[in-house]
Amino acid sequence: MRARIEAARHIGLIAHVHPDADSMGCACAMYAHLLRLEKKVTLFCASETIDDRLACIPWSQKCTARWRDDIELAIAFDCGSEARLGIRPECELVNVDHHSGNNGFGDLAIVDTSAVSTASVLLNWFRMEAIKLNAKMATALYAGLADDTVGFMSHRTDANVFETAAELAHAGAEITKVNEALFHTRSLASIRLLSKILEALELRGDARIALMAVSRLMIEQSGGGISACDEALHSALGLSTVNVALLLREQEDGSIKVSLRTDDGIDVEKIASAYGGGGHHFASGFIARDISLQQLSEALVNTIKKEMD
Ligand SMILES: [Mn+2]
Repeated sequence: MRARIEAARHIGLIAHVHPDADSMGCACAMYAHLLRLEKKVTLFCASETIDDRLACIPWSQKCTARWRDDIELAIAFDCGSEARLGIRPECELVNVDHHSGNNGFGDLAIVDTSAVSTASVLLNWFRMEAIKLNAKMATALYAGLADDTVGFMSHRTDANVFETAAELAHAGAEITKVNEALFHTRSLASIRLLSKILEALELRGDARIALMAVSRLMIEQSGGGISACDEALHSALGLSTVNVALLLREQEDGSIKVSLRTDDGIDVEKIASAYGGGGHHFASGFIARDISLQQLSEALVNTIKKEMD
């Protein structure tokens, strides 16, 4: 990747559609590094609206949904599949990721499926290349690490994760600012949507499955967004009997975004990939079309029940 970066005059950094802190954090950490190299850089994300929480990541305000034709090298971060790029770059492409379903697309793939976050993969690359982190890079990578480990509480949080966090803290990462933004800041709209989702939560399969269906109406009435859905999944999984949390969200174009979380037992990545999606063992998702919320909910509950037995 170093040689490709050196050779390119204009580099496009890609955060995936509906970016999370891992994808945006990596793109921004690389942005900060490339600025030091005095490269022309475009920080790209195909989504027009970006979660407010990501404003804690240095340089994230530079993100644009406009791709430039003279970009010679594209680097995608945290994109488990090419569809996540939200664009088909007609230039060299480097794929930096940690999703287990990543097929190694691109001209160069730096994919480590054992890593807890793409931030960990990118940090490793910076280490290998003896690239010194500045405080902005450390803050951006810390946001990715903290978010993908759900505030250091996911199953994959181990000694290595804390060592990585310590390294980023030593490099000047603004830990409190990021933690506040990612885990404690909510909008009123988000709290209102969360309460609607939890109100409508149903327990199925001997209370082992938490089913949450989020209609367009619920989203429009509350004004809330994706962060409320993530929080609802987390809350539902906290119920003592629940092993799988399932959330279906109706999108503006009529498709349904499905998110699956589990704390043990089944492999939700397997379920999502059967529907053309992907993710990780404990967290996955996919998009379905031409089916109602009701029909898809029932089909998925049945699939999950079978997986559990
Ligand atoms: Mn990630």
